[in-house]
Amino acid sequence: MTISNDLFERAQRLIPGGVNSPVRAFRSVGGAPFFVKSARGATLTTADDQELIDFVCTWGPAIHGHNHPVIKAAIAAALENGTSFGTPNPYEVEMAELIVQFFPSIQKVRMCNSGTEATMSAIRLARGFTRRDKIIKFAGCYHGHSDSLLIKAGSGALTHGSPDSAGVPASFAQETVVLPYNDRAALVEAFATYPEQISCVIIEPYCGNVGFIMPDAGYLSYLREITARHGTLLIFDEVMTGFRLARGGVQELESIVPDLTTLGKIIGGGLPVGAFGGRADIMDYLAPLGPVYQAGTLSGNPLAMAAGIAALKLLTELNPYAKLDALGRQMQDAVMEAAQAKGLPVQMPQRGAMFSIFFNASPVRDYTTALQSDAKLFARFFHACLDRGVYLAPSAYEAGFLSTAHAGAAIDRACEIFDQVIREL
Ligand code: KE4
Repeated sequence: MTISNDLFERAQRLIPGGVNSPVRAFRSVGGAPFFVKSARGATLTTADDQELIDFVCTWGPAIHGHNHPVIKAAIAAALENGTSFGTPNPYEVEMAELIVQFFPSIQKVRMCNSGTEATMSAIRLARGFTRRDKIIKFAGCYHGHSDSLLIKAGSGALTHGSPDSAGVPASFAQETVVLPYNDRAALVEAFATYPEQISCVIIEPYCGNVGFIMPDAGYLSYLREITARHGTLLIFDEVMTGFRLARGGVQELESIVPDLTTLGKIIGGGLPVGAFGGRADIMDYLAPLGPVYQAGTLSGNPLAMAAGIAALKLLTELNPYAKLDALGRQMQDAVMEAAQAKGLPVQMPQRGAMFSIFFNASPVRDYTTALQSDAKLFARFFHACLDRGVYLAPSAYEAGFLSTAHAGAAIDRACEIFDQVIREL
């Protein structure tokens, strides 16, 4: 019995599924999850002292690698002054000033404690500001687990959504329209079907929760144009892509100005933080100024702010984006060369420090084509890599993440292992 197995047995007695977030349970790849006792740089150390090269990076936050000394020191310094005040504190002001520097579309910002809180609050704000109830989201995009967003496409292309989880009332699902990603005609039809009823469109501008999928050329600018034309707010959910693909996220890469942006992950430097922001005229609808209520006991927590400020300042100092993209391309070359040699159909979309490996003969451009990938083969690939010391996201439909700490030995070793594993699949 390994220590991880023993911990998992104990955990399952008291924690549903033995985990505090479902994807960690390895249900889609099989087997039992390992437990981690420490992390540093690109490496996780399991409870059984196995060292793993980590391509999950705690689902995005660890862009500087785990336990970066500068972030650690910032938390330690803040800790000297206490852990939480429940009052405004200087860190919150510095964080807000940094965010608006990184994201010019954000004129005002509100801190919260997770990506879920950020998107849930942004939706409520959009509904309050527009006085409209319906929202549009896209199949395959995940925005956290608030009721209005745990909705899958309805039976008909344009009928209201249906709950994607037990416990979400059908009446809530009625207000969410789920469209195919990358499909302009579906957008036109939705706005024609629900004139002046759509409060907002929320999108992962580059998808990271159905694997990594980038939009067709021009799709995002089309989305910006049609939402503006219909008085519908455009919300870019950059919880995953913000600060990761560029300092200013996808909206910087694509030169799009959304009305609201949601942020998370990197912004907390590994501690629990979310944020949402955008046009001041919209943000001023929030309490205590306006009629849209939103709150949080630990929002703007000094320790989390100190960690996030250190992480964002490091991004400015290092400007690591070209380097991260080179690491991603090095990995893509290794995987695609081995797949070609093996005659294995593999798609590996990659941009900067995000990628996915789909076992699929055709390019993956939306939820439907993603589901045509060979998830069983991915599970075999996942475990073969894990056995050799490389940890990928435990699902065929998640994005992979790189950090600056992967440069050098870690990426070289990982590429050797990807090559070996693919040739032996
Ligand atoms: P959190 O509530 O998990 O902090 O954020 C929700 C969220 C919102 N928006 C986007 C684009 C996200 O990717 C997420 C969360 N991402 C998942 C990764 N697939 C978190 C991992 C998990 O659920 O354990």
